Amino acid sequence: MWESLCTLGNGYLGIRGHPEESWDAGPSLVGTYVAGVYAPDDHGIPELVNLPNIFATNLVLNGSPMRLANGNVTEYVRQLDMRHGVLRRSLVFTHHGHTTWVRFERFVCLDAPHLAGQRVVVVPLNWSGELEFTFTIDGAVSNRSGRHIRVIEARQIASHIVMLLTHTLGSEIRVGQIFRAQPWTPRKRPISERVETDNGRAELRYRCHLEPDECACFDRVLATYTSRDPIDTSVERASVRSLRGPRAPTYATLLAAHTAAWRREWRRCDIEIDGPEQDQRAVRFAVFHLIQSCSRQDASVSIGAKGLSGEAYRGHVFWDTEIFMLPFFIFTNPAAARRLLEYRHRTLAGARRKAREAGYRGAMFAWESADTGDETCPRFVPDPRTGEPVRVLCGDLEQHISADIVYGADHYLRHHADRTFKQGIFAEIAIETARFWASRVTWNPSANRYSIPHVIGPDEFHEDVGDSTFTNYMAAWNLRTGAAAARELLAGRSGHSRMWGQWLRIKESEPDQWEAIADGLTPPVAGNGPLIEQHKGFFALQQVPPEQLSARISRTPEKQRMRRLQAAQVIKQADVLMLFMLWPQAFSRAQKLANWRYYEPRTTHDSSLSAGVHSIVASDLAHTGRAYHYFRFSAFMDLEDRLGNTCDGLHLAAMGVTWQSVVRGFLQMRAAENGLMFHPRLPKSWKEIRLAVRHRRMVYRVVARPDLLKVTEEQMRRAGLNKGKAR
Ligand code: IFM
Repeated sequence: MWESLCTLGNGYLGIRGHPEESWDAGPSLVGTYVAGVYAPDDHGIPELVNLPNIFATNLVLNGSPMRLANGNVTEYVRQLDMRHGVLRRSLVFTHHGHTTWVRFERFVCLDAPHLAGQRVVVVPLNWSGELEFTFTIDGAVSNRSGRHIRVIEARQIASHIVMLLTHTLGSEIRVGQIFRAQPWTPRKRPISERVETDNGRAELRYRCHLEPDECACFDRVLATYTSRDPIDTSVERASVRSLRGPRAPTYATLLAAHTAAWRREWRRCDIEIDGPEQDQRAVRFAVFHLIQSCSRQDASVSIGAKGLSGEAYRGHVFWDTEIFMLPFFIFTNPAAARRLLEYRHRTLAGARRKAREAGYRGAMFAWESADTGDETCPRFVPDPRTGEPVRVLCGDLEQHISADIVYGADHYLRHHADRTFKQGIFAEIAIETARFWASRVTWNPSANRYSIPHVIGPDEFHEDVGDSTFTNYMAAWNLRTGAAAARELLAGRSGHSRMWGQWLRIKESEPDQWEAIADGLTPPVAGNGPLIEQHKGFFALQQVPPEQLSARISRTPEKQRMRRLQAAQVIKQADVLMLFMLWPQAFSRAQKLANWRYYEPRTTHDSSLSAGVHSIVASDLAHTGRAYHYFRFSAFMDLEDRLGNTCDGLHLAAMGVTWQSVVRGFLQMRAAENGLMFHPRLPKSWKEIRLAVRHRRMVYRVVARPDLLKVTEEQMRRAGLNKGKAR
């Protein structure tokens, strides 16, 4: 779990917080990932590749290797310094009576995506003798599912510089990793250097003599390049170039640039809470990992459900990004939000293929997306209890994702004027998905309306259902939004809109047709009351206490559990309530209250996405106590390993929705005609919240207390925070 929590990254590179030295003192997944570097697993499904470990370090202290399981460890401190984006570990290690103090420090540079730095300090406390110190790039790594790389070559480039070149299997991406070391010994004592470049690793081994209380320090600056990068030369040359020459960074200069970049990010994104210290830390932890997971320049990658912190879901991208994480970027870094949406635009070819292969028109986005946009959701996964393969239908049926992506793009546009995006990327996505829904619906003559049969809504406990309220509502909105975008292009007089209109071959009749379908797709509402049925037939299912079937408690084999769930009114995560989070103004308080009362007790929250949504809806209903309860569930999802699977990677969607539960929930921020509106409902134990959000070239600085709301506005540029400006 700690390795996931202590992941360092910059959206290009992500490295888990595993120990530097060879480790036999507990479970560990050594993980190094580069966004967009996938390779097919044994079933042909693309998986984020676990690349050589660049922080591998080993120490031999007066003849004894430092391995924590072999010695006596005292004063062990591990510190994730979120303010500066640095991971530190220090310990006192005793073996055969020799006691040594060791401190490790590392960072993945936020200012220069390819670079990272590492410093190790060693002090013998009661012995004199030889220190053998090794810096390695270790190619002997593999994903949990198997190895996806082949080492091409390990090479010395110059004194103190070595490089490891690898290749991904099946996707043929070349990866270059290099480092330049700088050893420092007391009183310039002689130090010997030996290069090892065999066995799939590149390493530099140093030997020196130390006296008690003398300090030796080893720095290295590391670089990673891949053939996916937009470089004007080979991976090898780009790697070497980054670390040689007069302008090449040292550990200290790189760290200074890195911490300055973090200072800028925190100025832009921090939420200050005058309340329990743990709440403050948990919110900053969420913000820290959201920033670390998002590429600062590459629009061909998005953020996977686990960011770059682990291998669960193989690094795939879900609706988690557009619905749960994107709002954080919309309001703190609009340019990053735009890039995340551009990624979806670049995967349209895959979405069109998916629609075509299923017999539909337009574009149906992948439920799980990797590099091409083709569906990458596995068809079977092993039952964690029995190992038996269990069929996964989400890739075929969880189709609401197409509308969720349009929602995300529209959400961005509601807050940032971006005409080229609106008439290009947005229009194409909205129109192609509207075409998909128009071909997806079926006409139901007995009900005299359109239906969408065979889907999975957000609640994944009920598979292959008909007329999921969430799906129908979102599809209807998507059809209307596509119609409006198509009309705008048809009416547009600019060359730009004419070009997009022609490219999309919009027929005059399409917008009317889509709107007619949307009008006929009214979600089912039981009787005349405010209660909304999650999907057709849900109310007729058995009433079962949710604890009986929660994945966290139940020991029943998965197939059997799924059969029981299918027949029960037990739901995994917010489903109907999702609509109230996304469309707070479209439903009456009576409707929200009735559905909250109905669905909340039936929800197991087995998905990490659920708690934050409940917090937001509870805030809207002014149930501040419940809102706080769910906020904490979401905010401590990983810090307290609430679902027992943090070791497989962080829950980035929970982090995104934690941010939203403060901003959309406790502050009740809403879009208004000419700006933003706030109507704070703070938890009892919070005295004040301070934060800044961006909206249409303005930065709004908000201070909210139970008895006071202060909002000041300034131009984005003047605020000096406009690196992420909206175009
Ligand atoms: O996207 C989610 C889904 O809603 C629930 N299962 C896990 C997915 C990835 O986080």
